[in-house]
Amino acid sequence: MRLAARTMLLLLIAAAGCGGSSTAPSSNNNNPPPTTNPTPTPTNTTSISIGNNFFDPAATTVPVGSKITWTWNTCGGDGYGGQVCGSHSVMFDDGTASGSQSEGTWSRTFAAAGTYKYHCLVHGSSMSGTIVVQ
Ligand SMILES: [Cu+2]
Repeated sequence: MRLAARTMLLLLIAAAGCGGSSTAPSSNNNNPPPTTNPTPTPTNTTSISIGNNFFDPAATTVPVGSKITWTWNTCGGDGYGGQVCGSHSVMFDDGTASGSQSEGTWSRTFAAAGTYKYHCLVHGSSMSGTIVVQ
C-alpha cells in the first residue's frame, strides 16, 4: 500500500508538471517592428547616374539594341557657399569612352549581346560598372 500511495503521488506531480508546460508561449516582444525596406535599385534601367566616385546603378541588364544614357550628377556644395563639380568619365574596356566631364550626359547603344565592363578613367577600377546586354 505504501508503494501504491507513493506511485499515485508521483503521477499527480507528473500530471501537474504537464499542465504547467501546456501554457502557450507569450507573444514575442523581443523582435523590433519590421523596418520598411528601401526601394531596390532597378537592375534593368537604361539611365545611369554618375555620382562622385560611383555609378548608380553599378550594374544593369538590358536587351540587345538598348541605348544607355549616363547623366553626370557630380556637383555639390563645397561647404563654403560655392559649387564644386567632380570630373568623371565612362571608359569601356573595348575603348569606347565619353570624355572626362562634370556635367551633361553621354549615351551608347549596344547592338550586340555581351557583358560590357567600364570604369572611370579618373578614378580607375574603384569606380566601375557593368552593362549586361542579352
Ligand atoms: Cu570618377
